[in-house]
Amino acid sequence: MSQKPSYRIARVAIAILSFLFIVSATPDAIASPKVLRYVKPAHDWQKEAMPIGNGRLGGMIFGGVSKEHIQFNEDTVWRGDEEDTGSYQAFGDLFVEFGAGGKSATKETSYRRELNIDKSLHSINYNKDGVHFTREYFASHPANVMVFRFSADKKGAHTGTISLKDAHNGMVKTADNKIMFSGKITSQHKIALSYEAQIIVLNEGGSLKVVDNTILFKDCDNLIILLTGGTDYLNQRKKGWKGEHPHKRLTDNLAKAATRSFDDLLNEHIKDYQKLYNRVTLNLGTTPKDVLKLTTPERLTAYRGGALKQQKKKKTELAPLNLKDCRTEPGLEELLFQYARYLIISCSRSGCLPANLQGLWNMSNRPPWRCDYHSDVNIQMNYWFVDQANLSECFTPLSDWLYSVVPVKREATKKKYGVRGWAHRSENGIFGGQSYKWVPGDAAWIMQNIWDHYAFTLDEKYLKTRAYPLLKELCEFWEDFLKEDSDGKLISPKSRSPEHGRPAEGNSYEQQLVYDLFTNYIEASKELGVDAAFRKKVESLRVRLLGPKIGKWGQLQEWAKDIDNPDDMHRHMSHLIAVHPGRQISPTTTPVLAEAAKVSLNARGYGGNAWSKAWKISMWARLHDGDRAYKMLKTMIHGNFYNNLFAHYSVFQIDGNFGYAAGVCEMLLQSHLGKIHLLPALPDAWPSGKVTGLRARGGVTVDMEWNEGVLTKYRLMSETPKKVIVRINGEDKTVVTDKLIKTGAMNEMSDSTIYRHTNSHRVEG
Ligand code: FUC
Repeated sequence: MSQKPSYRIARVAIAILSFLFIVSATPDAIASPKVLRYVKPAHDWQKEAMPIGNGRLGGMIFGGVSKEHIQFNEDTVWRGDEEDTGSYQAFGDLFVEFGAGGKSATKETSYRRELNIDKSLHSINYNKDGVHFTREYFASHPANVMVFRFSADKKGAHTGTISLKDAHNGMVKTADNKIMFSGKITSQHKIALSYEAQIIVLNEGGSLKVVDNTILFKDCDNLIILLTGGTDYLNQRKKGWKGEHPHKRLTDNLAKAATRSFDDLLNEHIKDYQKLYNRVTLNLGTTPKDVLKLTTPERLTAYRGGALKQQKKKKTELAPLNLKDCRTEPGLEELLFQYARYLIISCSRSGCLPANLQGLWNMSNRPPWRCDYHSDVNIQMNYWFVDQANLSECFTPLSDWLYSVVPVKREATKKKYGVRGWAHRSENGIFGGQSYKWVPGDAAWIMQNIWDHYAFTLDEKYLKTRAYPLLKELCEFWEDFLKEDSDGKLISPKSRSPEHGRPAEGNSYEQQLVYDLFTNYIEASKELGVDAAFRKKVESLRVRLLGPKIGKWGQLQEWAKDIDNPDDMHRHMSHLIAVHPGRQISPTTTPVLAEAAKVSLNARGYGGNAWSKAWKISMWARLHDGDRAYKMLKTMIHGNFYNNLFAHYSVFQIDGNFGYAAGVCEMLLQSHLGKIHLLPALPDAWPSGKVTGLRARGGVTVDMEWNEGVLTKYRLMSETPKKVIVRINGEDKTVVTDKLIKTGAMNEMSDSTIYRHTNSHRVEG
């Protein structure tokens, strides 16, 4: 029987993988290069095009041979105001059409499209009409431009046209070697942002000429296009959210970049990117060389060929993993982890707006869910892994944004509830406007991220100026807002468990988040040595909070009343926040509640959106069940990544990418309970491996290696050496950290401390 070629390739790949995985996997193996590969241009924006970004400017590249299309964004291009969330907008499109007045009759050969995430460099290569063509694309953070180079191994090989399109149909102007567009995006309530985009075309050889608002290039050896754009958005309410018109800034910016060579811009970009990216290496086992040659879609197919069958809606505890289900390609699992790091570096740098539902990339003026800042899991998930994965600099957009919109939220909260402080609704924009349901717990949830950033970095200035004032004010909100139930317990008044059930009083979502907020506030005020009286007040409120309850089928209750339905597999798991990202429930501190959390998590099954599956990885990891966490990870790879590795359910949503990375971090390292737990949820599928540069709370950097499921080497580093408690192979030890800059050997484990990792259901002592 004949098989389709792609099917045959996948079968061969699976065979190679299965064989090589059994004989390989040594901890000394070098992590595989991180490259996404394709042999065809992209046709579908969300499934195939390649993202690049510098935190603020982003491009999606299609890579067509006769017509290149680069759709681009800038993070402040928003419609909205203080009353209306509005939505993130598309910005524009750049088209480069090749061939003088028509397509060439010959077809290209050896087409390769690659995104090298070790370098943050996209490239395309192909042969056509006896010429080898190369294209390179990157988005430079230091130079604040996107750079595209088209080159060939034969002189004069480039002839065609370049054009620019405004996504809001503004006027496009062309002069000499520049094209630009500008306009205004108006909202219903006064705010009208001015925007502008510009490109400059630099040619080597041949000529450029303006024809009908396009630039005609003729017989050029190489072409470089620099693109920049922006708006007059300013994250300051007092200034009406607007600064200067972007024209001068962009013009100067582009002129400066145009004086520099391509290599100079590229080297500066790679250096800037790798300063962040190179901090973490991850090796989960050896990836066979042959697999690295496969295209990304082939790798996904191969991986999925050996993956688990999709779980049916089955409510019972699942059988232990079959070993053959674990025989897979660790390189793809590593790649997805590093890809999340690539994406956050590309869409969330300091001075920018935070990563929205699609990070930075959006092709529509009416995007799904407004491409906004959803606060009932999504924006929080975007930032869970950032500090863990040693990218603390990428966190500041979140705290800056929150700080800027709180004054608007404060007024809206006063109007809605008549209390101090601030709360908000679940859909949020960049001017403080909001929509959808009021869910006061959402704000406490974001504050969890805000506190954690301090816990990881110990940045006192950040704590004093950003985190602490926000934490304190939110505690005041809850001091006013909580009410007493008939047993004298403090409960949240009628509110929601996100996207689920009817509004109720004392639902676990808010009870747990308020507990978490109060805990974080108490620690913050102690750190700064301030507000002792208010701290006491908060402590007294915390002990009176209605706590987690175990219901009639052994579950952790989602509502104050025991009404949970064991067949309900809703994607949200708001009543398990105390397990992750909170720290109220854990197998070591509250084993009985942790067992109930397992019952509830089991009931939620293996399904859900990309973000829901990603969250379950972290939850199972926090419950110290590495194999279950891994099974979720595999299920997610099985069904929730497009060929360009964007996470999706029915549409692309970047929280899945970022939540996946958070899950991997939680499996390898946890530090939320005052000690550093190495390999808390190592699955059998990763028997040997090595990670360097992960971060633990307390400003500690961790390198470690493991073999046959046992930690064999580790090194802990911090700015100044200090004592920390580390849980290693089932035992707590007090260890003095090395100074961060110190290089050198990791500590070897002695035989007496080695214990074999047997299965996922081990109980911590
Ligand atoms: C939350 C989720 C939805 C979706 C949306 C953007 O409301 O419940 O599934 O992810 O955010």
